[in-house]
Amino acid sequence: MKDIFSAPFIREMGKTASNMYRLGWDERNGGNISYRLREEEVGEYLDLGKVIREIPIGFDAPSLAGEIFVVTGTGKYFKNVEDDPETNLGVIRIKKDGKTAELLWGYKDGGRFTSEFPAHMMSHMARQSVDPESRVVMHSHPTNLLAMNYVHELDEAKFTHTLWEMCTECIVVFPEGVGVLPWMLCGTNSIGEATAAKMKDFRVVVWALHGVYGAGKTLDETFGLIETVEKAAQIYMLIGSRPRLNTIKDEDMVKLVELFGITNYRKDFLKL
Ligand code: 2HA
Ligand code: ZN
Repeated sequence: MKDIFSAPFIREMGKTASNMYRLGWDERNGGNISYRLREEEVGEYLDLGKVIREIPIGFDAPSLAGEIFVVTGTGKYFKNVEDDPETNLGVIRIKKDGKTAELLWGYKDGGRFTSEFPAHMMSHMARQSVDPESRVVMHSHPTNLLAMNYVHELDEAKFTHTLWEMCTECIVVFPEGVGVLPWMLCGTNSIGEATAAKMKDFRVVVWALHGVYGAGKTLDETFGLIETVEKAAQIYMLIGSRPRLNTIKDEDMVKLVELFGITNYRKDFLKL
């Protein structure tokens, strides 16, 4: 059996959490990541027949039965994941009943997965229903995006349009736009269900006055998606209330998507 501390999926979780921490997106225990793994890759590092303990998940996830995830732990700090993955991460498998998680590795101090587990698992189910390659769900509190929530209308079309205007490549990176949920109580099944409903149409969902959810095929891609949205929000906040003399026009955005051969962009979010 290979050493799990050298597993790419463990190392990459640590590096991603460190990057997010250093960017100031994940203060204290803010943020959480879940990454769906392939049984073959986990089997190189762990005995898949050995379950450390079982943890009830508190909702039904039948379509995830048998799926294995590495998930950040509740109350754990992103800044510590890279140095001590065995305490701050857990590798879990959803049992056949779809209601229980089997701990295969990690949460060494007796911990459990993030309090946002419902939103993560429900988002995985939603994303997989539209993209079977989807493997990552990431939650974070990016500073400028959060600031923007206080001063910009939370209408999805308007919010997306402003972000698209802030960097030329935004419409290429998230052509479907961003979903926006109103402020809701976090950690609940209801916010999980609302997030998952948005995840059928968007890979980025803003939790108003809280943070953001992103989904993607890889950790890199998902991180890059949130990074791009946060960059756009940063430009918006830097401009502030100064008069805007120049902007990217809607017809220019159309030229961009055409250049990149993108057809699934939200035309209804543009004013053509
Ligand atoms: O886990 O970010 O939304 C800490 C959070 C909860
Ligand atoms: Zn949060």
